[in-house]
Amino acid sequence: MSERRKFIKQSLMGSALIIPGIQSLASPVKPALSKVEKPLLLSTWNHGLPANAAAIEKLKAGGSITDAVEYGVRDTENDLSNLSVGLQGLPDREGITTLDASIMNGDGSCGSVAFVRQVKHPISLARMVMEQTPHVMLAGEGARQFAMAEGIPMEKEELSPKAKEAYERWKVKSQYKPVINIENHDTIGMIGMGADGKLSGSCTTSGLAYKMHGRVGDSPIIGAGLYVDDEVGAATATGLGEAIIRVCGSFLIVELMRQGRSPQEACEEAVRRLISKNKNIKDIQAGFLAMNKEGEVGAYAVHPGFNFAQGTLSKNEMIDSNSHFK
Ligand code: SD4
Repeated sequence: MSERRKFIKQSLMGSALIIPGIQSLASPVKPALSKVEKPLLLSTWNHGLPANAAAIEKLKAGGSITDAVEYGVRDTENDLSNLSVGLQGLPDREGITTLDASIMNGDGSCGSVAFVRQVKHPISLARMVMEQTPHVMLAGEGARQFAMAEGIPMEKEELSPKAKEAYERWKVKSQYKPVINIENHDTIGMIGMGADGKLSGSCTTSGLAYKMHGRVGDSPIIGAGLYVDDEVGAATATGLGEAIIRVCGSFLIVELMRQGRSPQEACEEAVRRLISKNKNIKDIQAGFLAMNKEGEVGAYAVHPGFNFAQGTLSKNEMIDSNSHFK
């Protein structure tokens, strides 16, 4: 193992994002967000705003809620300025960009792709896995071959100029630092409810920058990065995937809502659980976003900085999430 690899492996074990200004544990914020009209779309981070707008356009054109959450996040996958979603995202430590995505409907149907290369719209490939295969998840080369068999053109494996420049800078020290809250542009998770009350969700990412080759995050793991159940509600996650997987974050939130918690209470409880199960919490960011089938909304994060877009037919706006640490 090269010295660089050894160093990264060690750094991975004690992840290293230092978030300034964290002083003390704060008391949990009480539910602040109220019931919203249908259809309703919620998306993580600032790029959620144009993604919601694209999803709403799809609904207005007669698309289903599944079409809306797919086409909404395709907008983010297309955004060349985005360094954490799509093929323009920051690469792994070998300089290769690999993508994770998942999609789920409230009737339990779901599909995902993990560690996939050269596919411009992994969310659409995840939907094909859901609708055209007997499986839930395809990974790596198998996912790429499935895409080719479905006639999806393979993109040239080439870093975007911004990603290349960042990678060259990173290589100087080759330090593994999970930088989350990247300029308020990170993984996009979108959950939506159609006018008929049916729920659907999507999640797509290039994952953590400079991750080990082959690393898969929470985003394509049903129950971790995304979970949707028409009987209860939907949840999605953003942040350090390892921490989110450890507590099955999105599934946990939906189950807490099933037991009677509001989306806000469920997100707060999931953050508390995540904090209790992860060491070095000062270095870990994670945020959850949820809605129940009544159209109530909740969001909560470990640290400040998480925000989300809330879109209806009449309004699409950014909302700052509260966080456990202040
Ligand atoms: C992952 N959850 O792969 C993703 C990373 C991310 O906002 O950027 N989340 O772990």
